[in-house]
Amino acid sequence: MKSGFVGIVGRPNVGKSTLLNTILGEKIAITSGKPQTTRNRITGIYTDLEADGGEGMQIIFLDTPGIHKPKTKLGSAINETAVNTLGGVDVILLIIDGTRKTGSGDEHVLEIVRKAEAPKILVINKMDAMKPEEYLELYNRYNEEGIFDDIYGVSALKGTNVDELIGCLSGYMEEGPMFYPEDMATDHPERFVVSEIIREKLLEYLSDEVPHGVYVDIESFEEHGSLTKISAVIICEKKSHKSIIIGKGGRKIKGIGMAARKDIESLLGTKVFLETFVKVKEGWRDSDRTIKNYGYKDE
Ligand SMILES: Nc1nc2c(ncn2[C@@H]2O[C@H](COP(=O)(O)OP(=O)(O)OP(=O)(O)O)[C@@H](O)[C@H]2O)c(=O)[nH]1
Ligand SMILES: [Mg+2]
Repeated sequence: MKSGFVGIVGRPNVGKSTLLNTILGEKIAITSGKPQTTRNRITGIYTDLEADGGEGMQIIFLDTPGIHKPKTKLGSAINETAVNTLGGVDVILLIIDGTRKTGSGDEHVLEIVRKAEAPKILVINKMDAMKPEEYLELYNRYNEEGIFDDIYGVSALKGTNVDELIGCLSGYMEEGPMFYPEDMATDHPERFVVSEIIREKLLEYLSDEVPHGVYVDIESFEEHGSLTKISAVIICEKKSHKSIIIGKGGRKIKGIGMAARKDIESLLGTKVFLETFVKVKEGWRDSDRTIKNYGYKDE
């Protein structure tokens, strides 16, 4: 058996979580068109028992929050989560968005990655939306840095070249134990995944700062045979945000709840009764205690 840990890092919105989901063939990490979607280290377990002539392989991927210039204590904490991940992995995948102009944010992330010890692979993502000459330019630019052992162009969204990337990673895995059972895709509890699904819908349905200031707390989670009853509290930062989330006549929250329920039902394989409440906790993203309580601070 070969196994190992792979850290997925990069700037926000480059497609890290999309890549993780495509690799696993299952949606375990939420994604959105807005930056700073991922706030925790997300474990994705890829097991291929047929690999290596039947010897088997398990790669544990750690998807991380996008590294950015923090504006809140929550922002600093999630940056730290991403940077800390680099220290404990066997391979680093640095993901960049090939459709975006390279800037100081990319330099910053590159410097962080440069300092890490593990072998590094650059993944130029969003190939589906790039011209060949743009790819070549990026390839040359990053190749000159001399810190990458391999460079791959992929489309995480379409799955292009993702098998080849896995093939490359398998070369870095070493004789080791199977860390998780073969049918396990993530080690996060269902409660966590449910709260993330609700947050994903908030990101999709709301604009500006509102969804970034939201935390979803699952107050109760009861299984009654083929029905799961879930009660979720959506905590937002301001009174004005609360009315935006609820919407006219409760229409917004209803739409969010319906979209979330559909996804939660397919996750759990049961019917779901989802109740949502909205509460205000002024400026929670700048409270050390709260972000720690919410599990966003690495110990
Ligand atoms: N065209 C195109 N879009 C992509 C591709 N991969 C991801 N995206 C889109 O890019 C956006 C961001 O994707 P995410 O996977 O949430 O990005 P992330 O890097 O995890 O972002 P953070 O969690 O905020 O750090 C989404 O709208 C995706 O659909 C790709 O290969 N091609
Ligand atoms: Mg993400």
